[in-house]
Amino acid sequence: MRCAVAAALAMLSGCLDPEPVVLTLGPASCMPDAPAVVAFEPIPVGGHESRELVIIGCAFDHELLDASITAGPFRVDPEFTPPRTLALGEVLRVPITFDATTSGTAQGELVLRFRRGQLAVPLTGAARDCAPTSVITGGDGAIGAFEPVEVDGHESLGACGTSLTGWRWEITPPFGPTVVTRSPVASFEPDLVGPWDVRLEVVDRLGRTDTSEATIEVGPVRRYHVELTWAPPLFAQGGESDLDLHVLHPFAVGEDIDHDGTADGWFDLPFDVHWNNAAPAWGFAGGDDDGRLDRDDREGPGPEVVSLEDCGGVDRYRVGVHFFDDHGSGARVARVRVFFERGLVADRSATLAVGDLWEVGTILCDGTFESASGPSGERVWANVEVVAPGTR
Ligand SMILES: [Ca+2]
Ligand SMILES: [Ca+2]
Ligand SMILES: [Ca+2]
Repeated sequence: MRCAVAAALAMLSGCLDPEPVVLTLGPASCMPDAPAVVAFEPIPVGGHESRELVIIGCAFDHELLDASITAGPFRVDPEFTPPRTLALGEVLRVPITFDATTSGTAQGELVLRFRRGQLAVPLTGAARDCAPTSVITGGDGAIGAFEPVEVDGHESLGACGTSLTGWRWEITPPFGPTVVTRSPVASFEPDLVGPWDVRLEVVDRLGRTDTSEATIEVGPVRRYHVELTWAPPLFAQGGESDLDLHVLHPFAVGEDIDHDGTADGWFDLPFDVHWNNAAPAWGFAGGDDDGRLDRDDREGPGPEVVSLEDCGGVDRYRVGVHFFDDHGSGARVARVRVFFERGLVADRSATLAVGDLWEVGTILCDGTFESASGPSGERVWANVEVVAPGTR
């Protein structure tokens, strides 16, 4: 089918105009030297398709008195107004439209009345009951957080294989706002672990739509994956704010934040992996047992991510969140999710004020998670200053 064959181009520019049917008037009689049929491509019911009949003049001046449809659901463009005179080699274009009102084949006739005679041109058209189809390809296979994803709508088609005029993608993360893009291909970088819903609505030339959906399962970057996100409490104002994820190796000493005579581990260098210590070397040779800050975020809403592939001869890592700066925008609800081998092992939330340091709990190397001990099961230190020298 014309538009289907030219699909790639047509998606950019709309369906291509069909080739005109040429009717050459013979020099002897000044009547056509070959029969001509104007055949329209199959189109959806409700659609309209236009083609041109091109008449090329003969050796004598020739006058077309009238062009009229005598049968069938066809019409001549009302702006085409005979009589028209054709000199040698002159071209006259008769625009004809097929109105696909009902399903099936349509026959018709265009009668051209010249001063020297009359000519009937058969017209044929076909209308189908058909609808556009939205097709999503790509985004297959195991995808880890932060790996680019491309989903493609090029296999979608308008009704009866005609071209499309619009694409609308909705990309919805496991939580958070949906992002909308409008092009045949959508690219994004999933930063949250979990199912990402992808929806594609296509629009064809008749304004008909179809929608398809796909789900892309996004996994952790390494076997242990700790993810921090944050949001304003309900009805609170938005704005920038900077919360920081901390994951502590058991060797962390740090400062005595609560002045109880015991060092608390936070901000230790190199055993607290956080923004000021994003890629420390821990334990055994090689990076698998090194905590790593895969994603830092200074404005919100996250995620910040710390990952590990293996425990390097130790059995646990503490997880905390420090509210570094609220930029005057107030409290935030911090959410920490911990994944082990693609499974969610902890999903905790706490409302924090600037300066709070929330000890969320401990990742054990058997893939389980223990909440920190404290009056509410977890622990929050207030008014914690950054201990390590920072540049922020
Ligand atoms: Ca941060
Ligand atoms: Ca202490
Ligand atoms: Ca190491």
